[in-house]
Parts: sequence; C-alpha cells; structure tokens
Amino acid sequence: MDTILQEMARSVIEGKRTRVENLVRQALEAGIAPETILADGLISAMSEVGSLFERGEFYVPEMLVAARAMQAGLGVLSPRLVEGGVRMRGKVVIGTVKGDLHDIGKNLVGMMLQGAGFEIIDLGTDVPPTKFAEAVRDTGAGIVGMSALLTTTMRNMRSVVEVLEDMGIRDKVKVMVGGAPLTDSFAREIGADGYAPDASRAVALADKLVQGTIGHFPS
Ligand code: B1M
Repeated sequence: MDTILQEMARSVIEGKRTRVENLVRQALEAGIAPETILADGLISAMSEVGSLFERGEFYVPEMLVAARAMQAGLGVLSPRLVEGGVRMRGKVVIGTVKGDLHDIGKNLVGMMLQGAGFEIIDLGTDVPPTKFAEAVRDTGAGIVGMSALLTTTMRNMRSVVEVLEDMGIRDKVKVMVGGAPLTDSFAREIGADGYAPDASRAVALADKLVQGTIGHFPS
C-alpha cells in the first residue's frame, strides 16, 4: 500500500499525469480508502512541491505541472470522494479571492461539500469582492466560502465581508474561509463566521453553520 502511495506522490511531484491517474485507479482497486489516497498520495506531494519551490529547486512551471498531475488524480478520485451525498443542505457560493489563482484546495472543498449534499456555485479564481456578494444576493446562498493561498491575497477576504455589509446582506449569509496561510484568529479578525483547515473540516463547519444558522464563533 505504501509503495503505491509513495509512487503516486513521486509521480505528482514529477508531473506524470497519466501515471498518477493509473496509480489512483490501482490504489482504489487495492482497497485503499479514498481519503488515504487523497492525504498520502496527492496532498502530501503538493506539500513537498511547496518545499522544493521554497528551496529554489522548483520554479513556477514545475509547480504548475505538478498541480495538473494532482488534478488529474483528483479527477479519478472525485466520484469516490463525493459518493453518497444526496441530501440537499443548501447553497454554497465558493471561490478563490481576488489576485489568487490557486484552486486545487478550493475545488476539493467544493467537491466534498457537494458530496455532503450542498449545492455548489463555484465562481472560480481571482474573484472580486462584488462578484462574491452579488452571487450571494442573486442565488440566496446560505454560505459563502472563500479560499486564499497567498499571504498577500488573504486580506481580500475582509473586503468581501465589507461588501456584504454595504449591500445589507451580511446577516443573511454565513462566511467561511480557508487556505494554507489562514488561521482561526485571522478569520475572527476579518469578521468571518468560521475557518476550516481542510476539506473534511470544511464540511463539518458548513454543517454547523447551516444547523440553526448559528455562527461558528461566539459573538
Ligand atoms: Co503557488 N504558492 N504560487 N502555485 N503554490 C504556494 C501557495 C506557496 C506556499 C509555495 C511556497 O512558497 N512554499 C507560495 C505562497 C507564499 C506566501 O504567500 N507566503 C506560492 C507562491 C509564492 C506562488 C506564486 C506567487 C509564484 C510566482 O509566481 N512567483 C504564484 C501566485 C499566482 C497567483 O495566485 N496569483 C503561484 C502560482 C502557483 C501555480 C499556478 C503554479 C500553482 C497553482 C495551480 C492551481 O491551483 N491550479 C501553485 C501551487 C500548486 C502551489 C503549492 C505548491 C500547492 C498548493 C496546493 O494546491 N496545495 C503551494 C505550496 C503549498 O501549499 N504547500 C503554493 C494542495 C491543496 C489541496 O491544499 O490549497 O492548502 P490547499 O487546500 C486545503 C486547505 O488549505 C483547505 O482545504 C484544502 C484541502 O484540504 N482549504 C479550505 C482551502 N481552501 C479552503 C476553503 C475553505 C475551507 C478550507 O472554506 C471555504
């Protein structure tokens, strides 16, 4: 089992898309849990890619090729991650904030929420604050979820909260945030209702936010 996952992680780092897809299929056939494949075969590889980039051993093109290989693997894995979700628990508007093009984590969160029965309205990447707010207003979504991977873009989340306030709809929607550089205290500071460090905890948080429509953070 370790060998398949280790080889999968290595293939993601080397950007071998087809190899990654085949290894995900093999791992599923071998009975390895989809969550284990995700954590130990795919996500762990992206952490290593980040370290290689920090050490100057990888540049943007290598990072991009690895991201594509990870996404190819996710494509094979996603039906198994989302299966079972039939209950409709409400709408979630989701996107990566302005200036930020990272979307793997956001896509994963969207996929897991969909699997848990939420309807997802995905605005994509580099989403301006007004677009988030207008989507909330136009769809009547109960939750808006924002993702940011850069320390320089995470602060754009505050602008979304401000635009929701300006439009008079802040009290109609719960705001949840996530992304590698974020923390619980940052989420509180910008006036969000909750922060989740990973996709499965994002589902748990969304559940809490819709149940009784109470905020995650005590006011
Ligand atoms: Co970029 N990048 N990148 N990158 N990249 C990071 C983020 C970085 C940490 C790498 C590093 O230096 N170690 C660094 C940021 C440093 C910082 O801000 N302090 C960085 C940089 C610097 C950059 C550029 C500026 C590089 C350059 O051009 N010089 C540039 C910026 C472009 C831009 O956005 N404007 C850039 C570009 C890119 C690529 C395009 C090449 C590519 C992205 C491709 C894509 O997404 N389609 C890329 C990649 C792949 C990475 C790393 C290697 C991997 C990110 C990833 O996909 N992780 C990343 C290093 C790292 O994170 N270790 C890095 C896997 C993913 C599953 O995890 O996104 O954290 P994550 O999502 C998790 C949780 O955070 C959480 O759940 C997810 C699943 O568990 N979560 C949420 C995420 N969103 C959530 C929302 C929620 C709840 C939970 O509620 C709504």
